[in-house]
Amino acid sequence: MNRETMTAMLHDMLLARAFEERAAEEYSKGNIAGFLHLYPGEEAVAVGVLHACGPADYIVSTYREHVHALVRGIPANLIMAELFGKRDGCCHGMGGSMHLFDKSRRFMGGYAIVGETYPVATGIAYAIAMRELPEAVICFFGDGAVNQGTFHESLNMAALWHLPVLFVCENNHYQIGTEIHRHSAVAEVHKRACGYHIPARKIDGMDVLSVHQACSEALEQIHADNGPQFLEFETYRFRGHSMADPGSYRPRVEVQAFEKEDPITLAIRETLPV
Ligand SMILES: Cc1ncc(C[n+]2csc(CCOP(=O)(O)OP(=O)(O)O)c2C)c(N)n1
Ligand SMILES: [Mg+2]
Repeated sequence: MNRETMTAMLHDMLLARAFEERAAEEYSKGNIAGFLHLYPGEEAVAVGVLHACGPADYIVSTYREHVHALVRGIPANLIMAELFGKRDGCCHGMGGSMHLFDKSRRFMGGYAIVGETYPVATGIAYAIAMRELPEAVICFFGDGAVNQGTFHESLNMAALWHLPVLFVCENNHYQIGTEIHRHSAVAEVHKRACGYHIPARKIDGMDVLSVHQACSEALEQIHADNGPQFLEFETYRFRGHSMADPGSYRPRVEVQAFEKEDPITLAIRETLPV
């Protein structure tokens, strides 16, 4: 990894944290309506994955997508204006927090329906395969989304037709207030992909360098026409599920333990000379 990429990734992680904390502040002041799902704690995943992608790759994200949009290059002021519902937002105020979109950057949307990203990403990957283009699709989803029927239908199709899609699970251990071992019969998410013969790995999602490397290797495989890949990133959200959720179902000691593993602190340690 060259120094320039490391510095750029650290910059984006700091920008992401500052953006989300400011969004929280504006929500509390009543300037942002509806739901607001924030990303502090999970920055290494979006930043590591998106820095490994090229401009020709497509991104499909969830409702927790401000940081994906930001790292993909949508200017912070256009995203914030969108959260405010303003006409000068990136979707002219018609999308709001959960529906950011920018076709010019191949950012194909945030989606509010859990499990919606798989068929959208698989469809785009099918179009790429039909045209034999050297492109890929990144499909983000949470640990709670792997129990949706669309997960199985999409992974089956992607594997069967060798589609160029990278499935990226942001495993933050919780589906709103329900911990993974209470909502999933198989809590080791990456093992589910083996049911469709999709190569899958579990990676430390708090370490941006590991995320970047795993994603680069997976994309190399996809671009070599080897079909879909699956990465599970273990991460943690420092805030509640949304601004409406105080997150009181999580023991304080658990949150504090993960806060000590802050991905930004780790990235600073890895980037700055000792
Ligand atoms: C089909 C569907 N069912 C239920 C919901 C309500 N819902 C919104 S977010 C969420 C939890 C998803 O958790 P996870 O996939 O782990 O993502 P995270 O919020 O942790 O990033 C649920 C159940 C929804 N949006 N769509
Ligand atoms: Mg989750």
